[in-house]
Amino acid sequence: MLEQTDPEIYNAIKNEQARQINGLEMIPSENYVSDAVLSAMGSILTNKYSEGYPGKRYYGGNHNIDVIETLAVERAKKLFDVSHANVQPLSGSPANQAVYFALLNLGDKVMGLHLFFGGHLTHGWKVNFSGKFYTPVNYQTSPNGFLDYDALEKQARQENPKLIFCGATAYPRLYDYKRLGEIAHSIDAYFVADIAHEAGLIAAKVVPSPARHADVITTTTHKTLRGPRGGMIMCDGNPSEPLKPLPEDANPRENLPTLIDRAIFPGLQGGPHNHTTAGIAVALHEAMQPGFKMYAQQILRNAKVLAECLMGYGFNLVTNGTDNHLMLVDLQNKNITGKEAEKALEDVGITVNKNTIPYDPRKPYNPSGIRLGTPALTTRGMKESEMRLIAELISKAIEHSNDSNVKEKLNKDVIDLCKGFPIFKYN
Ligand code: DSN
Repeated sequence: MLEQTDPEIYNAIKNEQARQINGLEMIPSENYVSDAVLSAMGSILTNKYSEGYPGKRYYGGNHNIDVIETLAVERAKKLFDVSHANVQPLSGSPANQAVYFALLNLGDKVMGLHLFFGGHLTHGWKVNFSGKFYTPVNYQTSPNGFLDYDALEKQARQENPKLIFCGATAYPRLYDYKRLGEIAHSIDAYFVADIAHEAGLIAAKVVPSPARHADVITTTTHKTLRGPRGGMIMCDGNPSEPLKPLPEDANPRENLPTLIDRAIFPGLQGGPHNHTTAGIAVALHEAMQPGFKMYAQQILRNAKVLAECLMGYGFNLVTNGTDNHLMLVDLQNKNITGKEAEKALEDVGITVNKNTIPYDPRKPYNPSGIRLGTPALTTRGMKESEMRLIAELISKAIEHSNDSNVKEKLNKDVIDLCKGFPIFKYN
């Protein structure tokens, strides 16, 4: 149908499909959704307006949408062990935006990991809304790449922020959520855990969860969780209607669910994307199955082997390894920049992204590192032996980045490897 009505878009989709089939997708925030998720995403649910929440909509005809959103909410609550979930944020940044809107006043101080040390734009970066409308304070990692909780605590006590974010786009280690919660609460700040990267690993219980430690948990749904592009906000408590008036000595956290729901709608968004909500519900159901735990365990095993093999080829990894699904490679000893390495790898069909490393002497557009990870490769069914081969391919592609003959041969090797691990049933 699309082929006839809009061949330009059809062809671009087909070309992207071929790229995804024939390449090794190693950007750690990307993944391949199941056919079931895709089918929910591509459904007629996109036709419906549903402003409000299940049972409290501003449009008629929402009884089916209510079923879908309620299922998504209940599954999120169960999987992440929380008593409240909002599944309407359009993605991770809107989810974080809603947290600011719900909990802070304009100009309030917010503390988050510095962007160049792996933090996220929305955790208080100067050109982002979070840095423009609020007062950002950034913490850094130690020179060894690990979070320094003592330094973070000292900085938090000095700065007295109203909210502390944890979570990152390029941190290869686990978080001490208990300590972070204690630090935040000791200065009466909110502790918000942005688990966008690790959500699937947390759902599968292969890495620790921030539940009970964080006041609010935000996430995207399309990374390790392997759902459609979307977001969620979770916390404890039940929404009250109307919002409870707060006496002087009341705990403001009692109102968290209502404050968050109101921040999303009517605060920031209109109608939820119901096709996405259905896709999220399907992905959450998948994440509850025993196979998903095996998937998450394999992500970690693959990352460990890939990290060890890369170090065997002389690559320096920030923190000397990984505890999660990603690694950050410091290329300074390899005589190549992150941008050049990204291009060299793309030329052979391996997709990664350039990334700053802690205390990077270079600028973010052409930094000293690359970031890569194993979630998408693991979805394809690749295991430890493929990781060993991929480390070799990466090493050769970077070593021979200026040799087109070698790169052509490496690209053939990548395509051959991919052929053994098909991703789409409808090829
Ligand atoms: N863009 C995401 C990532 O790649 O990690 C963060 O928002």
